[in-house]
Amino acid sequence: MISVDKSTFKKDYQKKFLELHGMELVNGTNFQKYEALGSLIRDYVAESWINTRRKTDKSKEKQVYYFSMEFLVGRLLGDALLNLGIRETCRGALNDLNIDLEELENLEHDQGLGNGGLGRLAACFLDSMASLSIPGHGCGIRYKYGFFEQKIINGTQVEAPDNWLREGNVWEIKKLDKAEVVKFGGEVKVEETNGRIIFTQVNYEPILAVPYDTPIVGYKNNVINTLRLWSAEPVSNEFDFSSFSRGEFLKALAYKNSVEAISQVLYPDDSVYEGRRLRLKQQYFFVSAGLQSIVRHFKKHGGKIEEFDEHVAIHINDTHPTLAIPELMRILLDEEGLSWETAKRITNNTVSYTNHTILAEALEKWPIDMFKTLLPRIYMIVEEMNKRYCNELWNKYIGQWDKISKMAIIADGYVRMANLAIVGSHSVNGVAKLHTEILKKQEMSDFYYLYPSKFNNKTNGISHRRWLLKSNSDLKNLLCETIGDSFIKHPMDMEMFHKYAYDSNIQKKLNDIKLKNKNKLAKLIYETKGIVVDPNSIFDVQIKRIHAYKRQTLNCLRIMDLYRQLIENPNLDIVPRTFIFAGKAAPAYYLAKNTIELINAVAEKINNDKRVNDKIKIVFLDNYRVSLAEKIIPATDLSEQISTTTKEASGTSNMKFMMNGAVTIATLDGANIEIKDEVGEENIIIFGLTEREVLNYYQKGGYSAWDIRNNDNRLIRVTDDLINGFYNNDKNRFRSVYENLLTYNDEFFVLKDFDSYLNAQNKVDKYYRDINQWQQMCAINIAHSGIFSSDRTILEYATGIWGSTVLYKNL
Ligand code: 26Q
Repeated sequence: MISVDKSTFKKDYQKKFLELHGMELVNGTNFQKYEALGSLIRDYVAESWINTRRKTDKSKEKQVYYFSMEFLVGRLLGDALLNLGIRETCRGALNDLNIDLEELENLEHDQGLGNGGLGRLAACFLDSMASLSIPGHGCGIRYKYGFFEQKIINGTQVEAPDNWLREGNVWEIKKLDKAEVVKFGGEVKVEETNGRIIFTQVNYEPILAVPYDTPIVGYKNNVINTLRLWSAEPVSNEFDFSSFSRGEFLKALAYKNSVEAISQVLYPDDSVYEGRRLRLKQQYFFVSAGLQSIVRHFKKHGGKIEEFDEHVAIHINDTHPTLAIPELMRILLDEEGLSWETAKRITNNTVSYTNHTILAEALEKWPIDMFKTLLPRIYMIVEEMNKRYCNELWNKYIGQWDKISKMAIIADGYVRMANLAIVGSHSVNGVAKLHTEILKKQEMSDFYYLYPSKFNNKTNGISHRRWLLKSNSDLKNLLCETIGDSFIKHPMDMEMFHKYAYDSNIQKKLNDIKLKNKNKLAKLIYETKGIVVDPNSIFDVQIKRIHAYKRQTLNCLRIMDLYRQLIENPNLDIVPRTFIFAGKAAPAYYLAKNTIELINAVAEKINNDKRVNDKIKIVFLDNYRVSLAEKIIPATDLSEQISTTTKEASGTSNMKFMMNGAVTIATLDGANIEIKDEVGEENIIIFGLTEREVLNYYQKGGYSAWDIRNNDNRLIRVTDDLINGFYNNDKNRFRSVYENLLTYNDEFFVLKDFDSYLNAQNKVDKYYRDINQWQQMCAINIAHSGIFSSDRTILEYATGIWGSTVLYKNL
């Protein structure tokens, strides 16, 4: 922990500003002020960073490396200040200089190197590892362009590149001396020397992987871990020079571009797998660079390669980094000269894998030809793994060819990454109880039967530091006043707040805090969208990726029905509501984009209809991202978690909302089930098909969207409104949404759940009318949210999977 008082801070800051910008503070722009603050904080962090590294290198503690294609970090300044314990000192010092800290914090560009839940989870895990003093580091790609920026223009999503590095990045440090070479293509030369077969990749294309390190600050414990992101560069400029001199200027530039393409952009898909060669290149690129640097570092500090697995744990976030398995094998076999058996044992003991999705279309597989040409040596290793593994299967499942070919790593012309991840690791986990059960019973049942002890559950979590302490400081203060501050280090202590749930004084205070947050959000909505919303209405929020299974359509159809009811009966007695949506659609996902158009068209119509405007309003906020979520969540009354049961692996925003005192309306899907178990049935509003009913439909069929619609007048009316010009002159505008519901028989049972959803929404109104009762529910949600801190999740990973012994000591 650094100790710095206000006056020292002020001096340090002024000095930093002068050094950095060569001018006086008063003449600086706000962005320059932000830059100076960021770089001062990085200086403050530097010493602990080195100390942490030194301790880590000396200690024999296990090092955890979290490999992920995505780290959705968001902004860093506020969290760093909070975790260093100097946010208030800094706020005061800046105040004296007439600078508003929050204004500067808002100028930081989000580091948006992720699509959604999986990427944000990785960022929360880094925060928890550092805060729990676990030596754990992130390994990923430094995309030049993050997740695209979304603008809503004429009600439609328009994508623009996210040039997040344009104004520089004060947090990262380029480490050219730690660069690694990654080899693509070419052939494998096989030679025998002294009775050993040696494999050498020749005629390959070398790519330089250059790491950029970002400090991950632990909460008041002097621990600074590292997020290392790799950037692709040409190996040397010599190539350019020689071709320039041969007059091949354009060719040289094209080469440079093709190399840099590897870390150019994050793929903006979160569920549909596409076999793009560049994505496979990205995967091998960062995995190979990461592993080479880990092994190099391990040996440099005296590690014996035979004991690698006792000191290193590598976790792969979904199948995207699965090439870590054959790459580690390659290093152990070809560079360290170990036997196949030893290499395989070490690799299996080192690697563990998390599955994040059960959508079959998201399972990654690569065409053999593509794989083999790009990664010839890695392919040989995967082939050998597959051969040995299938041999075992043959002995076990005599004659059961179908089963064996289903379980093989290589089959039907593809390399299957999930199968490789399961076979090559020692642990496979799902991210919520239901999800893990589905993996075991259905999706991966053959593997579960083969390796029962590999399978385990680790219910997701969220950083309560970012999602409560930082983003809702008033609520944090109320908790501290009532139950003390022990919950900050021990989030389960939030349970002590339960008894205050029945205290009308506390209920009132909770309501005041919520209202204050809602006022702030209302202001933001007005500034960004020009829509006036009533802070006394229920803020009903659905913010997440736009996807058919998440069922934004269900929410929208219900609003359309409510609107029809209000037109018929302007005196309908409902509690006023503001419906808030935000979320991005994958650029090629037509249905999701059409859903955005629908929501915006409904918003446009309703918001301009004076007859209903004191009752309902709809807002679709542009460019959903971490920093926007931090503003919306503390201002939410009702959290919409309405995915088709069995489809949402876990969900994590559900946890953020409950921790901030929102009531959840939910299906019994993902972690919603565990939330219900924590708060009790009376403090959450559940509706919809059960797991068994959904699986029944999938297995036995018998679902008829038309029948359901034709038997419900409300559904007839709202589905007609999709195509009768009511919301847009162009009757075909929402055709895609319509056809999905009816022509294609409603894969996600929106129509089936409609009635039960509407009943659930009526309950919301009923509960909200008694505001004390409502706040009691909110308080109980807050009190039971501690278990969903990612600190709990990470401790489970550390003890149950990684075998992290203890944590850094005495820093
Ligand atoms: C795969 C191949 C090609 C291109 C992109 C992808 C890709 C990229 C991202 C596939 C999946 C993702 C992300 C998935 C994801 O975010 N899943 C979510 O993970 C959360 C954390 O565990 C869960 O809470 C959510 O339920 C789950 O949907």
